[in-house]
Amino acid sequence: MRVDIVTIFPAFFSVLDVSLLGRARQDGLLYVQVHDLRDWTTDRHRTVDDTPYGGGAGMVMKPEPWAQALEALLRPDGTSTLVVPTPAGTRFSQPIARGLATADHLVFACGRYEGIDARVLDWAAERCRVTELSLGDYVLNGGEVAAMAMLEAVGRLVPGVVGNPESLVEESHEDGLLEYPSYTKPSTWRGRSVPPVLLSGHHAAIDEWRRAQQLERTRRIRPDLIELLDHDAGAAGPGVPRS
Ligand code: 6GU
Repeated sequence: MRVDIVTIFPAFFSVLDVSLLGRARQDGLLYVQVHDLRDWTTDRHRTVDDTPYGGGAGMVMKPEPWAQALEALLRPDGTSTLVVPTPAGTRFSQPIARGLATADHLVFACGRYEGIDARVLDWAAERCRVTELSLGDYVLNGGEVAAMAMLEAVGRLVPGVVGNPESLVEESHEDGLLEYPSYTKPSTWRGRSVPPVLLSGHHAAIDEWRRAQQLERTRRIRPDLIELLDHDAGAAGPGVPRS
């Protein structure tokens, strides 16, 4: 997968060189390039923002540097996907990450200030798939940290990036539930014992216990997810897992 990131703060993305995604880049599974939006300005001050029409606080990102950047980066055949992190977007989720992981080319447009001139996205939508995504109901100063989170969620789903594909299956949100609790040695630690069933070697009983833990934890911490699950079961028939 190829990923281009456009930002006025390229330094935000220096952490891409470390950890899982860093190795994926070295291994040639992910080709990530970070671009400075100011490289597509033409004035002496490399201006990227201006005051909003209609008034109000804050600044708006000017359209032309974005158009220049996107004309340089989007594939002319329309196969790129433009991801615009914004608190006004659709809520990002594991199913959305799975969808993006099948894309061949992602371009992240990281806005700052009060966002990008709205015409840019209409213009871009005539050239590629455009998706505005939010991490959740809170406000960040810009799209950079959100883009990093989305890229990590998407990148680890690209085949080969996570060494053991099994570890992708049994984790929170993959089946619509929160993950079961995990334990390692020693079996008793500071007076606390590991649940005995995990030491039993009885794999069916362990699976059953883990499933019950998932359901209990999800009901307690994220009852909204149980409602989604019930909805899906109604649509797909009983016992059909979310995929
Ligand atoms: Cl994607 N961007 C910004 N600026 N704030 C956010 C967000 C995104 N998601 C939640 N808050």
